[in-house]
Amino acid sequence: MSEKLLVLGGGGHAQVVMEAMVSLDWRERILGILDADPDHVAENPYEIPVLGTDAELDRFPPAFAQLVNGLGQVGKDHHREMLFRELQQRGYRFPSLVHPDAVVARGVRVGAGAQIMAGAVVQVGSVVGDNAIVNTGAVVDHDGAIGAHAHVGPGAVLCGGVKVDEGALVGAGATIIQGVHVGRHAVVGAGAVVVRDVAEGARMVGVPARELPE
Ligand code: JB3
Repeated sequence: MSEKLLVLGGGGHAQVVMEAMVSLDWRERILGILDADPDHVAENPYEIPVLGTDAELDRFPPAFAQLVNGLGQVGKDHHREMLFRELQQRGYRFPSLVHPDAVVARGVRVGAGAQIMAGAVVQVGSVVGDNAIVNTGAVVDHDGAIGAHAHVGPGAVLCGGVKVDEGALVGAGATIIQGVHVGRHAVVGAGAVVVRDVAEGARMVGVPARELPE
């Protein structure tokens, strides 16, 4: 891969993304950061410049640059998903990003723009969908299925055969036992222990996890 790269967003998640990119020896290919609020982006240790807002994309057409999604996902905010969909439709490609200190088993399918961060483990038979995040130190054990745009938070543990549907969030440090299905856009709270399926859009918190009323 030799194309130039632009990072979308300059906040906390983007910092982690840039660390992974530099660890992969991609620094020379990174043109800069685009952010909705460019004047308030913190400096980064890689001296990657802030180029402006997404309007700057007019200067960098899809044939010239690929994009890396630096927006995180917390709670029920799906801006990360919408931005990815919109820019993919405009023809931009998003490379998958696997930190060199992540452990990804042979044969695991990693989708376009999916991000697997430092210390994460994705075991054999698993799939990580487009634009999904397996964040720092998270574990997706054998035969896991992480849907497009889903986020497995730092230190979460998904036992064997767990399925997390599109856009769902598994909070930091949550544990999900074998074979559980987490529905689309559901949220599992940080530290929850999930022992049964989670309905689409539901919010589950606690130990053992219980559904919060709307
Ligand atoms: O918990 C962890 C390890 N990470 C969290 C991550 C998953 O989510 C992190 O602690 C944060 O809670 C959150 O990270 P994120 O999304 O980087 O949040 P924040 O630090 O608020 O930065 C978001 C940045 O995106 C801000 O600088 C916004 O101005 C920018 N932004 C928002 N909308 C945008 C857009 N940038 C571009 N280019 N385009 C947009 O549409």
